Amino acid sequence: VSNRLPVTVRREEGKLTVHLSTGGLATGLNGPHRESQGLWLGWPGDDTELSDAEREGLTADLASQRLCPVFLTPDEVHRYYEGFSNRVLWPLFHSQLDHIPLGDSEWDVYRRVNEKFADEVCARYREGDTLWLHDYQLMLLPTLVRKRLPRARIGFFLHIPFPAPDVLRVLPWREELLRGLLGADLIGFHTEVYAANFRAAVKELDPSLRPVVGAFPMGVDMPALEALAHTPLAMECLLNLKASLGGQHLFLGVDRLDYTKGIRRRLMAFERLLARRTDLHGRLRLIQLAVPSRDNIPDYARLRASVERLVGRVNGTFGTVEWTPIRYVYRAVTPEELSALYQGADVMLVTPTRDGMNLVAKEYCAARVDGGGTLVLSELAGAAQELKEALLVNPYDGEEMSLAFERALALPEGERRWRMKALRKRVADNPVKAWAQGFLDELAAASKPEAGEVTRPSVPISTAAPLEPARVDPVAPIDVSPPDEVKGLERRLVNAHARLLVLDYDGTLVPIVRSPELAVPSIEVRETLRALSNLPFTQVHVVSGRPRLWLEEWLGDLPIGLHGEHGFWSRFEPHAPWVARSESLPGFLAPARKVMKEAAAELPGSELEQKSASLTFHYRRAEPQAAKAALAALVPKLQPFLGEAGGADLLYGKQVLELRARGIHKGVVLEALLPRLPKGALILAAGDDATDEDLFRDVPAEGLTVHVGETPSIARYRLGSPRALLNLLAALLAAHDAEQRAPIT
Ligand code: ADQ
Repeated sequence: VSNRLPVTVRREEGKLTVHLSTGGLATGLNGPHRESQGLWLGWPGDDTELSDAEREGLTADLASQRLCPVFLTPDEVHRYYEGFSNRVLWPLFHSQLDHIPLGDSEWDVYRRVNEKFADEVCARYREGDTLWLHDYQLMLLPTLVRKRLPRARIGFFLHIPFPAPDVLRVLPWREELLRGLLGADLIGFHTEVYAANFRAAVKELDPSLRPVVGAFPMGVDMPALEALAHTPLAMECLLNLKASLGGQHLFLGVDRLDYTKGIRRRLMAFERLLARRTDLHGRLRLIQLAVPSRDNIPDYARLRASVERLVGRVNGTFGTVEWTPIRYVYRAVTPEELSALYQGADVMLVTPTRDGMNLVAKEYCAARVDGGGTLVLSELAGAAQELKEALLVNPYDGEEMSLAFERALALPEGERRWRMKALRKRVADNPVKAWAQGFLDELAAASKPEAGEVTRPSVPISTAAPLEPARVDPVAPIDVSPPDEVKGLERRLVNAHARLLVLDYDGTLVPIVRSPELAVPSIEVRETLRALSNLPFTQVHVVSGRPRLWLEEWLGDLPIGLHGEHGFWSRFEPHAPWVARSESLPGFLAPARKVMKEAAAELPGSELEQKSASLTFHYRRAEPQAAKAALAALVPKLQPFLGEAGGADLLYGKQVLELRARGIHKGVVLEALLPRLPKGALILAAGDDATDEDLFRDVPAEGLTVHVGETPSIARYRLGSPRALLNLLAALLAAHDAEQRAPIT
């Protein structure tokens, strides 16, 4: 899935034709697209001129190439693509802040179009598919899709730089963007530096998050570029080029006309060279190709005018009747023409002020089948991390750059050859095929289901055979209960004539995930709960710290009891009203809120969350030293609210400080349930974190307590993961099923 499909739709002699594009992303992904037999979703380009019939024909035409168009309205193109993507994210991620317009942001449309893409993706998704999402226009897509397809395998690759956290801080929506990406199982970048920048930004957002990221430097298709260089057409172009040069040295620049490509600074450095070395006049030419790009955006239109003025100035100052120093070409050229230019250029100038990778630099090396040519490369392009044998320059230093141009011309033949030989080896060793395969392999590894986790069940659990046995997790804690103990636990559950199952949610029924909003119950979890509550004399209750509205939304339709906010709210029967543990709101809430709110206002990055019976001070995004000082000042001020007199308990959590109504804990739920139980009913309580210890403490001695995970616990049994607990519950269901089917004797 990418913003743009890899095609150009043209009207030729009244008929619509579809051509595959040859740009970097398109070339890189065409191979995997062809080989995987998968679908490619994206915008096919401006369709406003098309009639309905033509649009339909186009869709059918694209479908035959497994391309699925996502049509955008002119307003969406204007505000999502040209607006937020290209006027805000593009300059920001290239650290060129003065190109970001003030005012209207178009953020809402960006989000809306990402949702539109999510609809298209989910509509076409089939179980087992791998989703590979691309680039800065679709940064919210991973989480949007994840919310609807919790088990899907999702990879994301960013083709442009990821800026340092300091630069990212400029963006008011950075948190949404980061969280948007975190839905992916793997996030790829061109270089380690971008990956590190991303990690740092996420750490700043929430130190407990551990995204899986990696550097996957994109390459080019060297064999194809070499073959192209040998085609008769390319060779003919090369001969024509040489003839037109008449022995002059050739400098070459090839770029999309974009302010990140450093074209103006390059031209000015060239101007300096001509001013310094008058002996080169008449013996040197620069060909600058510029592909038209984003010309509806004012900054790009201005850049075009400015480049043209600069070319005019240099040619006017140094040119003669016989000699024009700069040939400027404002259009795309054919692959053969491009190959000939690469082969004919003595010096290739790739001098962006910032570039995710830059494939032109690699294409140049790949095209040099003769082993000649010199590459001058900006150290601020991602490609500079690999192409160390180029002459590296800082594009912001005009004098240094013009000296490097001069040095490139004068490089001794031996040095020129070994440099190009080394560069060609680097390009050959990192083919674009390996880039795609490397990413997809890593993605498969990163999204491997949790230990023992099986893929979504295709039949309802209640009638299914027992689930696959848990696979061995190499990092599983060693102190889980041994198999025969688990078997014993299972037997007791199966044999009980009545049961009460009290289950925590996060970390117990579903794995802890990077972002709490992603922990939505799978079909399997929901169907397990439903089937359990349908067993005779079996009550199922979920007890969680989550707000009751969340529980209602995700589990409210099941025939089970629900308890939110650690037992402050309870809904004992399905569809019964929620009841609060106390009639009135705790008295400390209002005054304590005032104190904590003041603290939150003074500590940048902190926030206060209020639930019915608690106040939570979140400081994970605050600067750690400042947070420490703020807590030291806050805690004494909370003393009056603590203990019997104040009505609250103070709890230290992970980067949170919580003031909670005294006496509210998960154990109170059990106290309320016990009197309603049939005599001799077996109680099973399962949980994974400190708040569940309160629950375990209140389970009568003959009951079963199960801790999920590796932290210390007073529970009698210990299972390695939510998967193991689900397997236990599935075994209970299967045993009951078998019993029902047994012939009556
Ligand atoms: P781009 O910014 O488009 O890509 P780049 O990687 O250099 O930059 O790719 C440009 C492509 O366009 C090359 O394949 C080149 O051959 C072609 N091209 C350029 N000028 C041309 C012309 N006049 N005629 C014909 N073809 C021309 C973004 C990021 C990059 C990243 C790529 C891939 O900005 O940093 O390398 O994606 O991830």
